Amino acid sequence: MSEPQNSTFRPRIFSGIQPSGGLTLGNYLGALKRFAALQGGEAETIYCVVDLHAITVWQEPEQLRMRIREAAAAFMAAGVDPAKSVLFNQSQVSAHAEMAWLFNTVARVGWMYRMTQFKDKAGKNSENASLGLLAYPALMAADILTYQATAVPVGEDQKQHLELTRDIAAKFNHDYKVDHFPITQPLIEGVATRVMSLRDGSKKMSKSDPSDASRINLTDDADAIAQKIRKARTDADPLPGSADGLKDRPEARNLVNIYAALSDETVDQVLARFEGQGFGAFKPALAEVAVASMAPITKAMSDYMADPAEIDRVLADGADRAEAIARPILDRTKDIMGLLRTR
Ligand code: AQP
Repeated sequence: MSEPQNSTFRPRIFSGIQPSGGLTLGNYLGALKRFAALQGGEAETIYCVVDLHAITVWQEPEQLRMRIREAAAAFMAAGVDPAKSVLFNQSQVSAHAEMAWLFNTVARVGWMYRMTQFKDKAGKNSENASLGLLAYPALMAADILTYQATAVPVGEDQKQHLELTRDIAAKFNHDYKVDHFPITQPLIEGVATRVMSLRDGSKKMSKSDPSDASRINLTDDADAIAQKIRKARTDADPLPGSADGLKDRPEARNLVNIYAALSDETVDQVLARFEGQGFGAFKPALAEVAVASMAPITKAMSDYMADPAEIDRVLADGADRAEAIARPILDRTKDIMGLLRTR
């Protein structure tokens, strides 16, 4: 059997974000900002609030409902336009869960145990983790392949899951001797593919980190942003003149990367301006750039959140459009596997 020719698939971009907490600057720079930039190109763009992923760890039901709407508001505030992209929440399109079950029979248990996100999130007591947390990457593969998506913009942390999606597609195509699924390309691009915690340069910035000081939330106001940047962990050395000089300085590198990503400059351009200066000068400049970039997004989010009925309408319309693409691909998958469909 030959490798599937991705050129035979229609160019389609899919990506999602979990409503497992308030979204962060990491989600914005690693995902949302790029989702918006990819609209209007050759590829159709499909974006999803992946609520079925969020419930792989405990979520308070009332809070989850609010966070799903808030994540949808964040997508739109960051520039995802429901007229240009399909925007919806995963649980409203049942094809995702159905395809995930089919993939549970394709993926191997050993593949799942190797996932670093499972190891991190399950911790020492992995026997007590939900079965959903272990199967998470099969659901992610289903999200992507239910649309035969050819490319997925993600942050660096999702690279391993993307590789597993490719493995599932390849095994399915091989086992059933078809070219049904594309081998999806990860789009991990830019200087902010891995924004780190403000408190610990070895950990990524994460919405579920117990320390609020570790992240900038998309709902933080100007004072909170400035204060978190002021208190961010750094070292005592002045900034170097080029990116090479940041190699062994994870906290310093993180702040410079954030500045570069927010101001759409390269790291070297930023360093050319700040060479020789300490964090006493750099942090207020970063705070200014961060507040200027984030304030319009925070404001737009709160405007969208003032009208939850409109968010629900956008998500319902997106779910209808997503369903129209997903259902025939799911049906064809069932046919290939020999499942009988009589209606
Ligand atoms: N720190 C980050 N830097 C760059 N990109 C990031 N992403 C997340 N954190 C960073 C990207 O955001 C998208 C959505 O991620 P997710 O919500 O599905 O889950 P995650 O990757 O596990 O993100 P979090 O914030 O750490 O969530 P929790 O705490 O719930 O696990 C992905 O493209 C991701 O790469």
